[in-house]
Amino acid sequence: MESTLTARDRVGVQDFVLLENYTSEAAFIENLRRRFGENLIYTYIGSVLVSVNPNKDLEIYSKAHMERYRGVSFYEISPHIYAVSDNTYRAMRTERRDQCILISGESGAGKTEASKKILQYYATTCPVADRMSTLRDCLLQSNPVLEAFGNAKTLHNDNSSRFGKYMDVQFDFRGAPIGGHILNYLLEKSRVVHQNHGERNFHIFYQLLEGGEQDLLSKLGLERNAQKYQYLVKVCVCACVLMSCSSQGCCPRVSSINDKNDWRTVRKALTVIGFHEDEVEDLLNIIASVLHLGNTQFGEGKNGENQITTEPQLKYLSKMISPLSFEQAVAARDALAKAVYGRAFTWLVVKINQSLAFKDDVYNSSKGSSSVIGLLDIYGFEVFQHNSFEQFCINYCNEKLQQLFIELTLKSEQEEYEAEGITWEPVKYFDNKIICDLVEEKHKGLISILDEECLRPGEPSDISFLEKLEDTLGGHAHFVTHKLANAKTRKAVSREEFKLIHYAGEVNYSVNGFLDKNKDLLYRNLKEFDMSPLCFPLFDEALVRHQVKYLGLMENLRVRRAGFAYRRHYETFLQRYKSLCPGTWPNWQGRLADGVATLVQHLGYKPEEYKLGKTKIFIRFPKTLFSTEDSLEARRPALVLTLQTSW
Ligand code: AD9
Ligand code: MG
Repeated sequence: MESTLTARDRVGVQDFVLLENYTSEAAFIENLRRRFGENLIYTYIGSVLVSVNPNKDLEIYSKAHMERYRGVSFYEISPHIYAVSDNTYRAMRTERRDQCILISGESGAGKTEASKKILQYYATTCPVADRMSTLRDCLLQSNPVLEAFGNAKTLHNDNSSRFGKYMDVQFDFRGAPIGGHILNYLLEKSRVVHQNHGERNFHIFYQLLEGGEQDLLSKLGLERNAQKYQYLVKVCVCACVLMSCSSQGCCPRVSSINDKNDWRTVRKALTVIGFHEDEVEDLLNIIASVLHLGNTQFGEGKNGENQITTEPQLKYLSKMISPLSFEQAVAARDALAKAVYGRAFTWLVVKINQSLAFKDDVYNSSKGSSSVIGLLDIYGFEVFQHNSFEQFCINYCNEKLQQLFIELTLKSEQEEYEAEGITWEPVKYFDNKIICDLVEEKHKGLISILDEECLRPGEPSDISFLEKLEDTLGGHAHFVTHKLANAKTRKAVSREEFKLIHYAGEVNYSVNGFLDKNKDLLYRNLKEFDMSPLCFPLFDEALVRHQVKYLGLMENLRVRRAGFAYRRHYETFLQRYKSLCPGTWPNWQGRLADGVATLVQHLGYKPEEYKLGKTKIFIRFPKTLFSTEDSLEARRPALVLTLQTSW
């Protein structure tokens, strides 16, 4: 007995719902810390999995681990991303309903790694449909390709996603993957022409230069030296100069990244996905042309107009010779580079989708039902010293995701108890809808004001946009500018910035470039987008506490703790378990609610274990339902067990 207690003290509880002092934030964080100290990075809050980034490889992702989680109930085994994957998969199969896994967390918290682990789990454990074995490889190999073109080193994460990704995996009636589809959101194209100090351009540029065969580089007119390319290492007029650094991002080589090896992986992946050699060549030509574009210099022509002075680039850029000022010529060049890269990325996704597409003619037997598991992995909330339009879009995206999280875990849960007439002490939580409205409300929101300013005749500018914001949003609790701030806080916001108080923290955004970037149509798809953790050199408590707070985990725990793990419509519950009670078997003739009451009385449910609502039974503890399922299994050996977390 004593040794059990000691072990539990050491490793904490695996579900926060079991925490004795469950309202204490300190106890919550202490539990995370204990588990983290034992390399137990996963903990549940009911059906929500909290993951703490170990920033080192743990031996918990082997095939043997995957096998351990196959078909096992959520609460019977230690928390793991595989348990979530398996539970979702089984829910999809037994309920025949599409499922979705949402991954949330700030930049560098481990979202992309988690999404890859989920995909690997399905690729390894699911049955393979006839003639579909290549699909599994395509699903897995799409990751290194998309990461090469869509990820980059930032100050927060050496492999930061600079686009949002929603991936669907389609399964047939036997649970075998038969297709997939990727939706990409808002690639951060500005990175192609500019990176902050300490950051890099997209990985593919460095991979090509480091790993590309000499013949290939010669054909593309490239030299194996990132320092030669302005878009990778341009002299910049910011802090880099003061630090006698001659580069733009200043870090072509990163210790955690092996560009040469990654190049080989990407090259192989492109072939597996089904890119023909000429298509790969086209793609690399585009990458090379972007680098050449960046090296294009301008000089004054005889009429004062700017002309391209760098000969070798002319063949790529003949169309750009027009009477522009120096600034206009540079802006046009950069705009072209961003557009070219953006289109290449879109084409890449289209090609990957073609290889993942469910091919009806190849695979006939799945005519009939198929279901989908969706995986959402977006760029995480981020704050830098200088934040611009890109951070605004990324952080707004995270604000929307938090809305969805609140809706699924806090709002609808409590609303359902109320609708069902279950006695309930409401749990208060911060609803970030107020911030989403501030950004997206029609006519009055930040985006509408930006759009209007972009279309306004006259001379709209970033500063006139800021003034419009002040006129319309002044007084809003989550919006501050230099003019609106009081004497104490004024210094914290410069005259060219506005501050948004996000759910995850305060961010100052410089309005410079907002109008131009907003005119870029590719950014607009964000508006249709409806819908852990950073480097712990030791366990950074302040950082963890901040995330626990803004993610609303304590509120989540309160709802879970006071709430009910399972619920089911009376009809479904009766149908499933009526054989366990002579009074309800074979058919209950009376009111459904009375039938369920008869059934649970016979099963020996204690009053504190369940509640009867208007249309559903609510069961507080997982173990209650497990034992009922066990009884059922004992009677019907062939039955597939399905225990999901909510119905
Ligand atoms: V961003 O919003 O795209 O900037 P993510 O996606 O949240 O961010 P990512 O998954 O890329 O973060 O993780 C960052 C780094 O943390 C990875 O490159 C790994 O080095 C490290 N990491 C994350 N999760 C794990 C893990 N489960 N085990 C080991 C991990 N290392
Ligand atoms: Mg990521």
